[in-house]
Amino acid sequence: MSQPAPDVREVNFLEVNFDGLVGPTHNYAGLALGNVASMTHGGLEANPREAALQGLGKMKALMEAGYAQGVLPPQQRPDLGALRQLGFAGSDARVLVRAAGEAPQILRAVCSASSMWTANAATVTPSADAPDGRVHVTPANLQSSFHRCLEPPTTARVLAAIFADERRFAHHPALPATPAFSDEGAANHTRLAADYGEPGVHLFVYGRVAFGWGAEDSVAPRRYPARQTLEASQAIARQHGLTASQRVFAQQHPEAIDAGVFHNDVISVGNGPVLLYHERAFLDEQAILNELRTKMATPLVPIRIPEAAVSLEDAVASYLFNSQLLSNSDGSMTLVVPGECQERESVWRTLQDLLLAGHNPISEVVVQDVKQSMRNGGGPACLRLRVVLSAAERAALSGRVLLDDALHGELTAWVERHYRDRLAPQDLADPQLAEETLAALDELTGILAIGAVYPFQLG
Ligand code: SUG
Repeated sequence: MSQPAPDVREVNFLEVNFDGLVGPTHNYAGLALGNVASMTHGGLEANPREAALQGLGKMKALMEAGYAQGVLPPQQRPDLGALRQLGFAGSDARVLVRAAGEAPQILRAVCSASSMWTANAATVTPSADAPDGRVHVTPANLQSSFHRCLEPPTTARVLAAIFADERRFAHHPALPATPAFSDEGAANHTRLAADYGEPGVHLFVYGRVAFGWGAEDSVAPRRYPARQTLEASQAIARQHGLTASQRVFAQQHPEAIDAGVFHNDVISVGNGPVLLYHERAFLDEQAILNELRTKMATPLVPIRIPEAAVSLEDAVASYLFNSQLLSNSDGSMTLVVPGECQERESVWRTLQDLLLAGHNPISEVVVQDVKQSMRNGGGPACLRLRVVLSAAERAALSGRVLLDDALHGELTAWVERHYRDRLAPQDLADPQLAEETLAALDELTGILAIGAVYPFQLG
């Protein structure tokens, strides 16, 4: 680096939510063990067009409400390179037909549009907390599942293309893709601070300890896998230069994982100094709250939802905690919840109680319909990667990725031009679908002005 890092005291820090555009191959393949919605809906016919429009609808609603909204492109699917790596050879059409006949589950996996859940794309540390005054980014290795472990290389290229200015953005390699460093990104990371530009404390939530002292005594879920390890969370904190006083590592409650809480963002959400969480989110709730209180420069505002108000089962079914908690300029906060929250009486009542309670800043609940994504276990919070950026950092972004009316209009027209309105598992072998997808993605990188990021564009 030839030039000095920018002054970290720059004003006007905002949280930009980068939502993942749903890809043209969105389908229900039942791929995610421990994710109740995915396991329940596998085999259903999907509507990729509706899914993408629902996502764009959420982005537009938040943009119009005054929040900074970004967009990230989907990935190249079907991942023909992965099929070739697994021994399927011949023309693209032949590779698809052979995979459909010999290994339909593999074909489904390489067609998954799972990159839409950008909360799993990476972990991001804002410049205000990093020792070198840059924004730090680590793509998640997503090694827990085959369909998601295909994402990191393209994710890294996309993030490097958008956050390209080396004076302001630092990119780290994904952690080694092995169970000991299993990492699912920002879905297991929450930054708590007085405000976006103020110093933050980073809450890393893990499901299991892989090795080292204590591993043999640690409690782990029995039914479903724990997707984040303590070792992975520690490595990311190290990569980003976070000191002991800036980080807290908390174990997820194994009973929550076994009830379908495959990421921490299914059972808690934080914003500013507020931590909204279910009583059974963490294994040692009091110790975590105490540590946060000790380390935070501002009073923590914990909002605890007891089991008696919302059962773990209702929390998982409604995705109450997979909501976006957003700061408003008057100091209040808005909670963006999925439509499913209206369908569970206990959940809806709890939301009304939250609004009436005087001890928290939540002043508004906004309902967003993201049902197509929800059927695969992805709510409003899964669909976005939070990146706190100063005005200068926002100005330094490359490409055309901050949503405005014109970009929203172009993306909507692009979806309407290219996406199918029904996709069943048996359609995934259709070579036409692969061709349609490549044509659509080639056009998309032009709209977003991010250059060549896909394998087919790189040759
Ligand atoms: O990794 N579902 C995703 C959902 C990810 C939600 N993200 C957050 N909680 N942040 C997953 O389990 C299902 C795909 C399928 O079954 O077709 C899937 O991958």
